[in-house]
Amino acid sequence: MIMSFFPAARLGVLLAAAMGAAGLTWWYTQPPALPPAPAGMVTVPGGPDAHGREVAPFFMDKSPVTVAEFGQFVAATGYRTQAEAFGDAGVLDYRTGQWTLVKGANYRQPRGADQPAAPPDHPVTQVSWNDAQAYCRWANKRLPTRQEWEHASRNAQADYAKTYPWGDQLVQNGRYLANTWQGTFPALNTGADGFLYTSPVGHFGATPLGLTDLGGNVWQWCADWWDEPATERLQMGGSFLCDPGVCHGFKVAGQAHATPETSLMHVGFRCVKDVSSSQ
Ligand SMILES: [Ca+2]
Repeated sequence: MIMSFFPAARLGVLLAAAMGAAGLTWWYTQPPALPPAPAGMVTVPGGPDAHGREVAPFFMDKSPVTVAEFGQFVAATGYRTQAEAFGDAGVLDYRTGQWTLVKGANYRQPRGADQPAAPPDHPVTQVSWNDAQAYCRWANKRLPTRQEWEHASRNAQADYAKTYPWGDQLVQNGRYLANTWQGTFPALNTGADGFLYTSPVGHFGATPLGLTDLGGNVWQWCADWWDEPATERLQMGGSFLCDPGVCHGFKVAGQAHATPETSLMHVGFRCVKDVSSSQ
């Protein structure tokens, strides 16, 4: 009895050990489950980027920061934007095709004091890199890096080969998939996509990851410097002023740049957040 018991017990121990080792191996090879994204944000999985460098997972605002959201920041803090301090900001005059500094242009009235107020559900514009930085800090977030923006644009796929974050088409079944420029820049903007200027965030749909306005609508400030020595900050995503024949900035990894105090009527931002900082 005893002799026959021990081999069986030893077999059980061996089986348990084998199963334990297998379980341990599984545990080591599986990435830890990510916490749910905070409200209004989307989880961007980590992994290798298109250049073979590792990206940590992060949370990204689903959409660019809206006029209403920026207004909440101003109401809570009394913050004054750089455009308001300067008393003017950059506006493209569609009649002349020229960029001009327009007095009274700011995030409330992006094309000037005598022009319409910015709708609350549109992306905030006429905010400088410094303004964007201040908002993200207030929200306990930060501006995305170039690597993070590109990774999100590629839907966290290192081998993503499509032209745009949402796919290969700009127009599908007669429906535009982003707010860009139709006509010939800068002489004629037909507004065939429904908008001559900004559009409500999310109007044109979301990428497979669930992010909106990653291409078109407004350029968005990133954390990185554009150049060396550092004088200008990076923007990504393209805008409603991008005519694909002139500026195809709403493609994956499309880039622009400006000095950090610059405010323009087609530049906004969104924030990101470390996964670890939210736990
Ligand atoms: Ca448009």
